Parts: sequence; structure tokens; C-alpha cells
Amino acid sequence: RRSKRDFSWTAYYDIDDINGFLKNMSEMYSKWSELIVGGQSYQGRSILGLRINTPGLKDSPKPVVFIESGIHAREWIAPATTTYFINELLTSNDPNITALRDQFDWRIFPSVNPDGYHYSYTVDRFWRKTVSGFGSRCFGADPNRNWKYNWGQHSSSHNPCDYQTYAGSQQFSEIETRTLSSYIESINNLLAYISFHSNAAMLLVPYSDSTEHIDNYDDLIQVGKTSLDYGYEVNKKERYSDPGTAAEILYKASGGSMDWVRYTLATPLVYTYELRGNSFHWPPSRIYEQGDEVTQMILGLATEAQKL
Ligand code: ING
Ligand code: ZN
Repeated sequence: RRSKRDFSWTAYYDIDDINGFLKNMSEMYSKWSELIVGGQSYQGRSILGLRINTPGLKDSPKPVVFIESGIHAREWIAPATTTYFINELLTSNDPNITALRDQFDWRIFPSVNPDGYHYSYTVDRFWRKTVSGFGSRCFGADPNRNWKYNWGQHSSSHNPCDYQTYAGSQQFSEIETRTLSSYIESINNLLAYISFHSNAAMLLVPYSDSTEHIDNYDDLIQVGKTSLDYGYEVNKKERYSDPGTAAEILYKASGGSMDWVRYTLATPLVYTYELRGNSFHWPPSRIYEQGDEVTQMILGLATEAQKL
């Protein structure tokens, strides 16, 4: 077993080490956090996460904030900033962060495509998909095109050999999306669902395959802008683009997780952050920059959301 000191944010780690970090944190902070299983992978890994839920007044349930990271294997900065955020939540003495920790029931999954991440880490740096059907000439499906909402419509390939956006043989063909979606469905009181990708420096709101605006679009944009303002204050370098739907500011895409969550569960706050980077590269020595930025962006989101 690794000690906490062996894990840092100046390097990228393979999936076993990320899971080791989660396990260690759950043991060191066992009063507040527990290791949770959000689903299973094709190669038999558990999709591991941390639930952080500090004891509250009486046993009144807190609103749940769900963080899904690393659904695309090669977007390494997403799992790295997510473990950074976990570490901040559990170890920071900043009163804003301890308040953030105490206000919500957190479910945080740094790597929801663990097979793909391991394959990207060890074999093919630019692998994006799952590895279902490994051994066939063409294998894997895009887990962010595989969810059961308008499946297979936009920016979705139906060719299993497509390196990027093969949507799978059918909706929820991938065990990762199927099992994770049932875990999400079992959550009561889900306030916010946040998905992390890279590298467009953007904040996206549902729906990704339509330019129509959903009923609380204005609130989502307002909360989103505050989130980006908080993030900007950290490094004061380049700003993210103004928030919007993927259909309007990136490209139309169907079958993504956030659209399914919004449509199926009517979750009020649903976002996809596209973190910074270039060609999926972000220097390991500078992970902490985006780690701090992500921490502040989540703090800004939560702060503004409480004013609604
Ligand atoms: N971008 C996302 C993708 O899956 C996206 C954009 C987000 C599409 C949410 C649909 C829903 O293509 C990256 N970089 O993967
Ligand atoms: Zn992605």
C-alpha cells in the first residue's frame, strides 16, 4: 500500500495508484469519507470514487454534488485535477473550502473509464474510448456517445473502427456507462452533476445536440459565469470562453452523460468543464495550477448556486 506521501500533483499516475489514493484518503479521513463503487469496467475494474459527507445537523440529507471525471481516457488532466480537488476538500483549512466540504454530499469519481485510462497510460497515449471487445481488429466505444439520450445522432460514428466517436453497438452497450448510470439513478437529492474533460477551456450546459435553451438556461449561465470568474482569479491568464451549449460553442454531439442526466433525472445544475491543455498535454509540473482553478470554479459554482 502506498502512503499518502507517495501521491502528488507533479506527475500523472496510472489507475491503480489513483485508486490507491482514494483508498488511503478514505482510511485517513474515515469519519467523513468512504470509498464507493460507481460501476464496473469491461476488464473487471471497479469504478471507484469517494463519498465525502461530513456529519450534519441531525440527519437531514444534504444536496448531492456528483463529479464525473476521466470518461475520455487521454484527457489525463481531468483525473489529476479531480484527485487534487478531493485532497483540497479533505485537507484544506481555508474556511471557504471547509464550508464547501460540509455543505454537500459529494460523490466524486476521478476515472470513470479506468480500462481506457490504463490503456492510454501504458499503450496508446491518445486512446479516448473504452476497450470493450479488446482483441478484435477494432475495439472500444466512445463512452461520451453511449448514453441513452438521442443516442447515435450527432458527432457519433457507427463504425467500430472509428478512433474517436464510435457510439457503441447500441445505447448503453458499454458496461461503464450502463452501471454508472444506474448508480446515478439511485441517488436521491442530486443537485449538481459535473463532468470534466479537456482541452477546450470551455464550460458547457445541456443540451449538447440542440441549440434550444432549457428552462433554467439563464440560471445555468449565470452560475457558470461566476464559476469561471472564480477560476480566473487563480492565475489571471487566459479566460475560458463564455458558457453555452456544445451545439452553439463547440459542436453538436449526442449520447453524452450530462444530457442523459439532465433529461432522465431533471437535475437542476448540469455542466461539462473542458479544462485547459493542448493536444491532451498539460505539463505535470503545473497540474496544481489547474487543480487550484478547478477548486475555485467549483467553489464559485456552489456559491452562486446558493443564491438561486
Ligand atoms: N469534448 C466533449 C465530447 O465528448 C461534449 C464535448 C461534452 C460533447 C458533453 C457532448 C456532451 O466530445 C471532449 N473534449 O471530449
Ligand atoms: Zn472528452
